Amino acid sequence: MKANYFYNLLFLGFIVIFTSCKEDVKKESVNSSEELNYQSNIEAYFKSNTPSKVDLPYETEEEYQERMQWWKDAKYGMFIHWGLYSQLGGEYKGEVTPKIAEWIQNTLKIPAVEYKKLMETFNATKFSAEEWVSIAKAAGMKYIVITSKHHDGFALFDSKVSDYDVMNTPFGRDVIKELKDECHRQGLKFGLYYSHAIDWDHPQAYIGEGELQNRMNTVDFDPNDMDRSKYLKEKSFPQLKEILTNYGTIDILWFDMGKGLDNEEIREFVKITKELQPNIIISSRIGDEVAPTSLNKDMYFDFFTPSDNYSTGDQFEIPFEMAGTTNSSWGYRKDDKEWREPGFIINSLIASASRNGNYLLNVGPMANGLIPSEPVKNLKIAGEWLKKNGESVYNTTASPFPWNYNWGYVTQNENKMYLNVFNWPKSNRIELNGLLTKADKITALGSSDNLSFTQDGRFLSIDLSTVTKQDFATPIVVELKSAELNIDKKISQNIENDIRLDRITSQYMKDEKLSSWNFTVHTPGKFKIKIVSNEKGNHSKPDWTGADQKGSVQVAGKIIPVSLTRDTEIVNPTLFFYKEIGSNVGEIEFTKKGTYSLQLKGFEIGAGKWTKGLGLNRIELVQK
Ligand code: JFZ
Repeated sequence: MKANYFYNLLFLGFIVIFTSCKEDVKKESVNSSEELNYQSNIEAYFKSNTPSKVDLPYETEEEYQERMQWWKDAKYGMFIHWGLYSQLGGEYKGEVTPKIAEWIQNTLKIPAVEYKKLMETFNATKFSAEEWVSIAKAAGMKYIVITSKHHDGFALFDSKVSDYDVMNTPFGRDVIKELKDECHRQGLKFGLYYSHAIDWDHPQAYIGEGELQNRMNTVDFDPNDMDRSKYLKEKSFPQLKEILTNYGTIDILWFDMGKGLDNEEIREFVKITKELQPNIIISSRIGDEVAPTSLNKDMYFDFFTPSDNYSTGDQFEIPFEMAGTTNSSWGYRKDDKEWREPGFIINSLIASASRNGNYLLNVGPMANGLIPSEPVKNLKIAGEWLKKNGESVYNTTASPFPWNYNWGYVTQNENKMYLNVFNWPKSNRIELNGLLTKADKITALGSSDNLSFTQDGRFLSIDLSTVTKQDFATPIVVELKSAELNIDKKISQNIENDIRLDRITSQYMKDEKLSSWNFTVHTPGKFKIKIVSNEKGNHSKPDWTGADQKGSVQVAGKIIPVSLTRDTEIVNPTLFFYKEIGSNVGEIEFTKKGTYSLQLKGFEIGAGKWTKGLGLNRIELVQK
C-alpha cells in the first residue's frame, strides 16, 4: 500500500511535468532555478498520517530538526558487524562463500544445528571496548552502530528472550553493554543495528515469496509453516524492548532489510522504539529499500539509507546516510584484502556531507575481538586529515549549488563555504559559478594568508597558486558577506568553458526518463559531447548496461543518434566498486551566446543500484 501511494505520487509528478512542458521547448527542462531548490517544503512530511490501528507519537518539524541536530552535525560514524560468522571469515569446511561473509549460513546453506555450534567456540579473548572506541575516535568518527543481532539471529547482548546469545558462549560478556558504556564514556553516540525481519534461528520468521524467500532459512524451516506474527511476538518485539530498556540511552536504531513487512508491523516497530527511547533516530530500512524522493509520507524513519557503497550524486530532501564497507564485506572475511584507501574514505565522507548526508563506515572485527590492522591504519590516516581539517566537514550543511564541480566538493556553515579541492586544477584556479553573494575573504583552512580572487556575476574565481597542497584534499574557506546566499541556479559554462549537466538524483528520480537541461553559453564554439554513466548491480559483478541501448541527443536544433561505447573509465571514490563510463557521442557547435537546451531521448534510465536501465550520471560538453 505504501509503495502504491509512492508510485502514484511519482506518476502524478510526471503528469504535471509532462503537461507543463509538452508545448514550449524552452520549458522542457526541469533544471531551472526555481525547480532545483532542495529546501522544498518538508512540512508535508510531518502532517500526513495514514489511518492506522497503530498510533505513532507525533512531532513538529522543529522538534524533528532538533532531535536530528547532533546526527546531522556528526557526519561520520563507525559501523561494526560482529557475530558468530566472524569466526568463519567467509569460509566453511573449505568452501569460500561467494557473497558477503555475514550471510554465510544462508549462502552456503549451513544447517542451523551446525552453524549454532559456533557458539561453543566464540571466545574473543582480545576484545576491548576501549580499543574499538579509541579507533573510532582516532578516525574522527562521532558515533558507533553495532549489530546487536544480525540475520543469523544470534544476539551480542544478554537476552532473556532467547538463549541464542553471547552470554551462552565461552566469552560470556555483554558486548552491547561494554561498548555502550565505553562510547558514552569517550563521548561518542551509540546505536544498535537490529535485524528485525530476517532471523534464521526462528522457525516462524516469514518474509515473503520469490526473491524474498531467499532471505529466509529454508534449509531448516518450511516457509509454509512460518507465521511472522508469531516470530514478531516471540522474538523481534521482545528483544527490541530488551535492547531499548536495558542499556540506558540508545541514540540510533538501525533497522535493516524490512522489505516484506506490512505497514502496521512497521508502525509497531516505530511505536515500541519511540516509546522507549523518544529521542532515538531510526533508519529507513525499517521498511522497504525504495528511495523516498518525496517527504510526503508517514514518518516511519528519520534518515534515508540508500544502497550500500553507492552514492551517485544523490541529494535527497531528508538527510541520508551512506553505509559503506572498508573492504567488500561487512562481516570479517579473511581473503578480502581490497582495503579502501584513506583518500577514498575522505572523498566519500566529504561527498556525503556536501549532499546532506552522513557516512557510516564499516569494520568487521575478527572473532578474537581485534579489528584487522589495515582498515585501522587507513581510518587513522583519514582521521589525522580530519583532525586538521574537520571544520570543513563537521557541523556543515550541504552544498547550496545544484551542480557538482570537477575540482571537489562544497560544504557550508553559515557565512562560510568550504571548498575541498580533490582534483588540483592545472590552471591553479578554482571557481564557483552563480554565486551572487559577495565573498569577503578567502583563505586556505589553517592559514591566515588571504588568497586573491575575482568575483563578477558569473564566477568567483580563486587563485590557488600560493596554497600549500595537502594530502588527499585541501579545504579553502570562503567567508561571505552574508549567510543568506543568493545563487543564480542557471547552468552555465565553467571557467574552462565546459558545460557540466549533472543529474542530481532527488530531482531526476521523480521521473527516471526525464533527462533534460537548460544552460547558458557565454563563449560560443564547438563542443564534444560526452555521456557519463555508471556501472551498478552486484558489486562482485558490476554491470554496465550502456551498450544495450540506443537513443539520441537533441541539442541546438540537431538530433544526434547515440549508441554508447565504453570509451573512458573514471574512478569515482563514492562509487567504490563501480566505474563511471565515459562515452563520446559526437559534437555540437553553439554559434551564438544564449540559452540552449539539451535532451537525452530514447534511453531507459534507472538511477538506483538495483533498478533497470542506464545509470546516467551526467553529460559533459567539452569545448574543443
Ligand atoms: C544488509 C544486510 O543484509 C547486510 O548483511 C549488511 O548488514 C548490510 C549493512 O545491510 O544488506 C544490504 C541491504 C541493502 C542493500 C545492500 C545490502 N542495498 O540496498 O543495496
